[in-house]
Amino acid sequence: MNIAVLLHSGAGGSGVVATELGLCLAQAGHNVHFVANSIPFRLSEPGQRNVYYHQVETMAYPLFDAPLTTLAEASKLAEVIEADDIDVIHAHYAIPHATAAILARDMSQHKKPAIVTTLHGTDVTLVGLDPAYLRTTQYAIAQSDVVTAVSDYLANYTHNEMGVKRDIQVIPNAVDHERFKPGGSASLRQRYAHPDEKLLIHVSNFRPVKRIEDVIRIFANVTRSMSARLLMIGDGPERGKAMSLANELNISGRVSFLGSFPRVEDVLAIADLFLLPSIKESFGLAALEAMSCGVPVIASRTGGVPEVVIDNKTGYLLPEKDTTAMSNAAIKLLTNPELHKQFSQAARERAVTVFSEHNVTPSYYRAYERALRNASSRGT
Ligand code: GMT
Repeated sequence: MNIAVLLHSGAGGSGVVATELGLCLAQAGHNVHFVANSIPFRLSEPGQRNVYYHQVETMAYPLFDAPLTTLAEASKLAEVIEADDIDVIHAHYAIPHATAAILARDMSQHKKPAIVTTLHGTDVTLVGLDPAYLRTTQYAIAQSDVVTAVSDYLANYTHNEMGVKRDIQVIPNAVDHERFKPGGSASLRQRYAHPDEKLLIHVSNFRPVKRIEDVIRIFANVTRSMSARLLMIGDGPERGKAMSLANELNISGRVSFLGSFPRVEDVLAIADLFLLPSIKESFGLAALEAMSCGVPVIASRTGGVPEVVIDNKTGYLLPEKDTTAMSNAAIKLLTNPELHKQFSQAARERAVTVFSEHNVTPSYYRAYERALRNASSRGT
């Protein structure tokens, strides 16, 4: 199959899912064409077998407030459809990508590909519900041949809050459990923590929904009970505030802000505990990647997180913003080696058995086939 993938190329979860899925499909023999504004974050080795990258060219013009990237994306995609005989367009994140896909399909002088749109979270829960984008998001969802969502929570939310009537298939996010695995490098761990110290970790794009100041607060409480270090992986608008808070709480020497980089599996595998106190989270891919490395998770009981992290088994789920409860749960787990081992094993087992790429990718392939059938019956 020839597949075009539209995605946000930055470090966000939807772009990561789009890239990892595309690479997996390419390995299975499909031709995968990434169409994006810049090289996707996790596409660290462009030029892999069956993988193609098409850069969207934008043009700044004084009359435009900002470059018209959705139109530029649609133009590039129409070219790719015709040149590479695209069968299916997979748009990750409803807007603007599904909108660009619809426009490109309509413009194509060649055959009309099927469109699969995957809803990831904030495209519905934050951006899509905003009156500025609501009608466009609803239209993009209605005009797609198949719509998927990454959790039951998100599918229900889209039906109930956005008034969407059509069927939405739930396909959970996946992890490459052979890359994200326990047993990190001892020398890497020594770089960040002494042998007697616990190592906590957080990975995100540091947006307000992630509440990274809560990560700092939880860690500060943990350091009152034990010697520990915190790795903060990622970057984004909340970084400055979190760094200031770490200073204020006198723990900045114990917190390393390492920035954003694609090979997070190396650092996840050396950690003892993953913190995810988000206010909203439709799935929590970073938590799944930690679990696959055998790292238990302390998270907010919000959105789709309970579909990933099993409370009291692969981690603890606590009320949003309750940093005291989250700190106590972290301390309980980190001070009980037997309990920690049980949680670590259960986390890894759940990641491998429920969310491995081998199990999840065929569901997408079947969704593509269904989209092709739907597209041919609607005569596009
Ligand atoms: O986590 C983010 O804020 C990035 C965002 C994205 O769309 O790039 O992530 C969303 O999609 C991820 C992949 O499906 C999910 O794992 C995240 O839970 C979801 N984020 C939110 O719902 C806040």
